[in-house]
Amino acid sequence: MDRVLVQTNVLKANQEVAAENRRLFAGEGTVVINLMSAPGAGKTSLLEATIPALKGQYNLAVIEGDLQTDLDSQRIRALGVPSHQITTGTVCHLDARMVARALAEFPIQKLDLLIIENVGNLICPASYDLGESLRVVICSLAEGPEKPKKYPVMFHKADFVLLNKTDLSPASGHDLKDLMTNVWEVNPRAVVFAVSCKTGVGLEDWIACLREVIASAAWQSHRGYESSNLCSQA
Ligand SMILES: Nc1nc2c(ncn2[C@@H]2O[C@H](COP(=O)(O)OP(=O)(O)OP(=O)(O)O)[C@@H](O)[C@H]2O)c(=O)[nH]1
Ligand SMILES: [Mg+2]
Repeated sequence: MDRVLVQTNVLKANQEVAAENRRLFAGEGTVVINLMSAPGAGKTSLLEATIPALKGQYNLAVIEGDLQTDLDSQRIRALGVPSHQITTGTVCHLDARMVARALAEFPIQKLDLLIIENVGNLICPASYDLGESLRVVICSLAEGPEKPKKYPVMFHKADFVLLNKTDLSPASGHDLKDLMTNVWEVNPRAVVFAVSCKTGVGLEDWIACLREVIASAAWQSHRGYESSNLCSQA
């Protein structure tokens, strides 16, 4: 019982800071994506495939979350885009306070899009609002189609779901349709993109959708909007 109370208080305190972050982002007119997945599903690879297509047109920045190292931030900076690394030590998710602290050192003025790559983990990050406009979840087909059913909270709260590593379907023996069915079973309103960050398949639709999100005023009403108004199911 006490443990439940502590957890409730932690999440309530997080929610208050997330609301402050969200006010700050809205004031700056910045779309903020909370990018989540299991370790290695392809978060940084997606950024590497997406950023070159957007950076000439929009002001972008990335906040990276990892337990140790700034390896992912180095990958983003190599693309010519600013990136700030948060190292969490032993903590398995980012929280709103960590993001607020990062913003003090990493000004976001005049940004069109800020992407926050969360710590690789399909469980805890789902419970911590960072103040984002959109939740994007990547799921690797190579790891099997049952993940949405086993980790439903993460998928249930997602606005967009990218099914990555579709190039590995023949080698892994996993069927993309099974994975898609399981995503929609958990979250029928999720906008789903089947992609391969390695071959580039499916990325055009994802990038076009992001352009629409940035251009649209719809995001300003933050999570009250219907994501299906912005992009149709891929
Ligand atoms: N075959 C294949 N490999 C991919 C694809 N996308 C990413 N990878 C590989 O998967 C590995 C992990 O990719 P990352 O982008 O580092 O994954 P991540 O989710 O950022 O990993 P963490 O930050 O450690 O959680 C790398 O070796 C990538 O080259 C894909 O579409 N197909
Ligand atoms: Mg990464």
